Amino acid sequence: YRSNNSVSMEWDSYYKLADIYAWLDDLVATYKGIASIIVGGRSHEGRQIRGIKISHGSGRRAIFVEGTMHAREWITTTAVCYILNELLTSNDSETKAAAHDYDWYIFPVTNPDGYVWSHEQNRMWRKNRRPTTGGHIGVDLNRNWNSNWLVSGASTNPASDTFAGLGPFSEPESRSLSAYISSIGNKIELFLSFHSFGQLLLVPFGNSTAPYANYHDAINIGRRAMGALSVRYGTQYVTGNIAEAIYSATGGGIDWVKEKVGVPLVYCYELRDKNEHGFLLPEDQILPNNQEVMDSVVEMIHQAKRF
Ligand code: ING
Ligand code: ZN
Repeated sequence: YRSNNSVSMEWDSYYKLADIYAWLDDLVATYKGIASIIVGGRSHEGRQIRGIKISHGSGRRAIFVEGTMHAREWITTTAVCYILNELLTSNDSETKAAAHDYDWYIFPVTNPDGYVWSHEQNRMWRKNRRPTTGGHIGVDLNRNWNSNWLVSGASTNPASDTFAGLGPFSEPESRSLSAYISSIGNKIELFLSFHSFGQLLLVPFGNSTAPYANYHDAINIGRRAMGALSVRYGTQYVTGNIAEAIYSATGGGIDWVKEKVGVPLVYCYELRDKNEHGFLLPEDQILPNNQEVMDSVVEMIHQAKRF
């Protein structure tokens, strides 16, 4: 993406929030009539959860994409930006079809305060930045959603990185984003959440391995998408249920989207790598990571139509 007088996003470095938001504004100016700014709410410190809706017409089903609910997971920010960029600029026929056939709701940074903090003060910050009890700061936004809140893999200790908050949706980021998701509701056919790291593709739920109605279809679609992901660079992902494939954890965004909104296909990517660099994924892996993820998203949509 390059044009005169505009912010350019390269895929060889991590960007600060202000640059990402300026880039979003710029895309909307360039792709008028197709892309529009959407605001999924506000953070504790008053920042927008700013995203872009891509729509080539009315009456379409929706795909929802969100990243950076955890501040330090910088690879997720750029991966979501890359998906957005490809949908607007690619000449690949399958990518273009994906862009045309769905309304896309894309939020690269759902925890903007935390993301800024991770750039300016503490690279390993995970939570949001709202002061809570005992002089501690921050709630784990991926434990704060109203789905089996505080049932397992979440903490009541405000000093913990997995502190679930004082109640479900106690935090402005999860509360406002969930309201925004509800407003789109049953138009959403596919929901993609991006975290790092571990090279996993997770499906709900975080405290149960019991298969729900379309569980096996979701796993099959996911496995085929991860097959497509592996083609370009050989990167291997494991597909599975949250509790089984990673650990038991409730109050997560994707569980709420599956349980309360009833979205048929809901996935959480755990992007590169497998703990060699962890959250500090080197910048020369940004482009290959993003390319292989985009390959998998296109294949996932293709597969989803067959089930
Ligand atoms: N992993 C996720 C976490 O919040 C997860 C895993 C996904 C849990 C979906 C619950 C629901 O712990 C990372 N790396 O943050
Ligand atoms: Zn995470």
